[in-house]
Amino acid sequence: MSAERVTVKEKVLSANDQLAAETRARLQAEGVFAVNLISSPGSGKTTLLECTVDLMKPSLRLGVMAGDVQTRNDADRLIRHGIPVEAIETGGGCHLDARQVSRALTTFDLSNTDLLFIENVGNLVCPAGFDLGESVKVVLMSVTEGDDKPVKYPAAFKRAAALVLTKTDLVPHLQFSLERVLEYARSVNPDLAFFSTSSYTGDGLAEWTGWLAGQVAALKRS
Ligand SMILES: Nc1nc2c(ncn2[C@@H]2O[C@H](COP(=O)(O)OP(=O)(O)OP(=O)(O)O)[C@@H](O)[C@H]2O)c(=O)[nH]1
Ligand SMILES: [Mg+2]
Repeated sequence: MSAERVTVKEKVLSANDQLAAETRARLQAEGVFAVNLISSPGSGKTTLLECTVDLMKPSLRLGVMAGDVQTRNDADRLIRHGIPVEAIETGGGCHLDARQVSRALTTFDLSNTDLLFIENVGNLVCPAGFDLGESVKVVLMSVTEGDDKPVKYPAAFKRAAALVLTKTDLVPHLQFSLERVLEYARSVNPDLAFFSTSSYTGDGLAEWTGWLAGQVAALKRS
């Protein structure tokens, strides 16, 4: 990469980081725990969110920002679950950025929100490099993607607080090793919390939502 391109990229990242830091301070002041969900296209982010919202809605005040390159499809799916949802269309961009999230944040009543999910654009590479001001990144991978993804696309796994393995109902039809994916993931990030889930059967969702509730409670105590 030329020196000029490196400088431009550094400027973009530093402007993004500054805005993300402002968003993080705002969310913290309002006691909102924000989760930036990152995965390849179709790993099951929206489906997991639909289940998560149904399970957590009775006890916490939730909101979702749904990022997509094009369409409001994910936002429309989530709105049906009766919580505030804002769609962010990137118009070609392969990740959300802090400016889009900061703008979308104005549509939420933060004083009435405990837990805000940000569904990033389906992509395992670009979203990992952009801070949105979230409390934590959570990376999803479905069992159909193959167990070596943590070492092939390490950035998202390295920066995440948790890994949610999805679609585990399909394991009987695949050659997939849960031990190997855990070993790879922990070699990249030893502190990664791990949840093995199926949104179809409900397996692992109690552990996942329990972890989220614990994170929200810890923020309220801090
Ligand atoms: N078998 C199985 N299929 C699932 C599960 N969760 C989601 N799917 C299916 O996987 C496909 C993609 O799910 P989505 O939730 O739309 O995935 P996504 O990650 O939000 O997709 P993008 O937003 O486009 O990146 C859909 O056909 C879902 O029904 C699951 O637990 N088991
Ligand atoms: Mg989606």
